[in-house]
Amino acid sequence: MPDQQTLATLNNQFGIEGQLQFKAVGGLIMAEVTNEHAQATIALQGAQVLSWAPNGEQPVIWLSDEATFIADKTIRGGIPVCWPWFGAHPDNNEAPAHGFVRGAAWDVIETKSLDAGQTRIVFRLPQTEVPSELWPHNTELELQVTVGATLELSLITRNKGAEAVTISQALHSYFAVSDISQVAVKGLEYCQFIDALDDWQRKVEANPISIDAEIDRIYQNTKPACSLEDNGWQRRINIETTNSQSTVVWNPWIDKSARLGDMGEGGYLNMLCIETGNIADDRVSIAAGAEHCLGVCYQVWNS
Ligand code: TA6
Repeated sequence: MPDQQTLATLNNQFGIEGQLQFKAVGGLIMAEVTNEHAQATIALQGAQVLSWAPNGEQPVIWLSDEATFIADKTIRGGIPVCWPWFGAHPDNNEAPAHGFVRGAAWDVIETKSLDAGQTRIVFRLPQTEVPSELWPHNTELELQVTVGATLELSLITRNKGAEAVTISQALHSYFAVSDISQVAVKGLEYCQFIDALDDWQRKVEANPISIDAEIDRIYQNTKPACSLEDNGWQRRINIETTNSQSTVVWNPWIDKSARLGDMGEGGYLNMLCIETGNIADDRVSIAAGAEHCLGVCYQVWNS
């Protein structure tokens, strides 16, 4: 249980009357946003958005019914931040999948009520949460989240060191869907993809993507926009990206869900991951003193 002192300090320093407050949920601290446009919840662990719903809309971000809120344990659902490597570590199979920041305790460094009624929260990864044996580099990592009728995330890596660093990363977004058989992903046609379920073979996408089995693909050379069409909820989620040319599409389906153990009963039927990142050919090298900003903006259109 987070201590009351921490919660009181957070609410005094960063709370916004009637718009943003910090609460304890299980063993974690959450930032709860309610503004004229939308509602959202963000865990300080991993700076992980757990929910976002524009007012009057079905939830856009999916969270497992069996998600746990325990310190150092990853949360199933929301928008986990994968950094500074995506997937398995390139040469250390003891290292955690998807990097070490999604289980880390991030600091809140700024909150703001914006003129048009959105709420901005800025998180920074404390250096004390960086395992130097896994990441011996002097970098600074920040996530800016803007909650409104759209949801905007900017993941900023600053290289404070004297040498270039290379990262792979992703905003591993779990989207809520009416029914997986009713959705399609558009905008990745003609892109090459790496099929993680078929020996990492490279293939080319010929059509909008519909899902009727486990899927785990890393699309490359992707354009700065794609969309999730949901016929069941009669809506389209537009995904606009910045400084990203790789998109992952993932659904664990039945067997993998059982192996994961925290997807919830039939959870795979109501979620689809569309992850914006810099992965494989699209890894980024950041020069000494430079920074990289991976951005994404989600908007709902009703059809
Ligand atoms: O992004 C897709 C993926 O890399 C899948 O291979 C699957 O493992 C998924 O991430 C979830 O990973 P996690 O470590 O959260 O269980």
